[in-house]
Amino acid sequence: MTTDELYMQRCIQLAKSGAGNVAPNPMVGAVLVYKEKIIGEGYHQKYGEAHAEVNCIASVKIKDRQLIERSTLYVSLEPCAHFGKTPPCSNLIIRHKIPKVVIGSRDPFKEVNGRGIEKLKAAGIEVITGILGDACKDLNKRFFTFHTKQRPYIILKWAQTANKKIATNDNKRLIISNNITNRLVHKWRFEEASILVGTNTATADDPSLTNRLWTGKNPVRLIIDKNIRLPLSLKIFNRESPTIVFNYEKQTLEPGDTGNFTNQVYYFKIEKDKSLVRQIANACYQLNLQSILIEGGAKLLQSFIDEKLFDEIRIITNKDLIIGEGLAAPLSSGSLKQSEYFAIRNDNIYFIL
Ligand code: AOF
Ligand code: ZN
Repeated sequence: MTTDELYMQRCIQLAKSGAGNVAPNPMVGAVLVYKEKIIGEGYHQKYGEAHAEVNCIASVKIKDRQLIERSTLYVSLEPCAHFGKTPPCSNLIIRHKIPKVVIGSRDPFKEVNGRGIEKLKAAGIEVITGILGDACKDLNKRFFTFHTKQRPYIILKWAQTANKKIATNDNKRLIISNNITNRLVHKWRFEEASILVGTNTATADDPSLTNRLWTGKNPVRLIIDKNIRLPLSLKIFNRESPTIVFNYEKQTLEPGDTGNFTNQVYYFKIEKDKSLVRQIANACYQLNLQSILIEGGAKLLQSFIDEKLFDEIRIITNKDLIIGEGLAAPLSSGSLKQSEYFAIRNDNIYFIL
């Protein structure tokens, strides 16, 4: 590892301290280095509050303050150039006369997108980009997918028996997972902005789709109910978290209503003759939901696979449970070549119980 990479590695480590508190903003870390010595460190700690660079510069001790204009700033994401909830970090860097900035990856957010780098260069600052670039992007995979592909980061998740069945033919409850994987799934719910199930799963399993086994927030629940027929007595309609119903009839949520959902049921209208899964992805983009965890059923998961609209697949398997008749799990028929889906991300997770 070069010294630049070493300091960038530290930025990534710092950035991760913001996990769970900064979304939909990215996690960002920064260090200020004078002659091989770190004199300041900071990270983006909370959504709406100070950015990494601000906290980093503020952390420099009074006795070291005069060194700032001779130091190098390392930051895992391009310093911002816009007035958002906070003023532009590029202005702050220029004001402190920092002569050199080393950046992990460019900020794909349309208000920034290279403007921060240009601003620094125009002020005569030496700028180096792309240090541990892939790791910096991976750190914020949801944020990057959302802004570069204009759609949420999509994770498909299901549990399957040893002989690759996802359910019995008559939809009897199958116990595939155990306490450990259940807890893990709740952690996954906490990590994503939203969670989606199809109509059949909502009725057959009556899941609440909340996070109860991990500390932290609930995802926004997304449900497909084309003709608004599902009974409001289902757990997904309880007031424990917000629910958005995709349907053909009514709309109570406007595109552009981003975030700040309260614990109530919202309706989002979709059209019959367009791809359902693409409309859902599009709606999430408009509503600023940066990721979706899709928990079934088989048909809905298969639709996302058929449209190749996903970033990760997580399969929980039970190596002992074998059922005779049953509904084949997605991928079991080879609809996607094994090589193809291992290639999607190298951290697809398999849990063998
Ligand atoms: C940085 N450093 O630590 C972060 C950045 O509404 P605001 O002011 O918080 O701006 C949010 C945007 O700023 C966000 O979408 C992303 O483009 C960038 N995040 N930028 O220079 C940071 N967290
Ligand atoms: Zn900033």
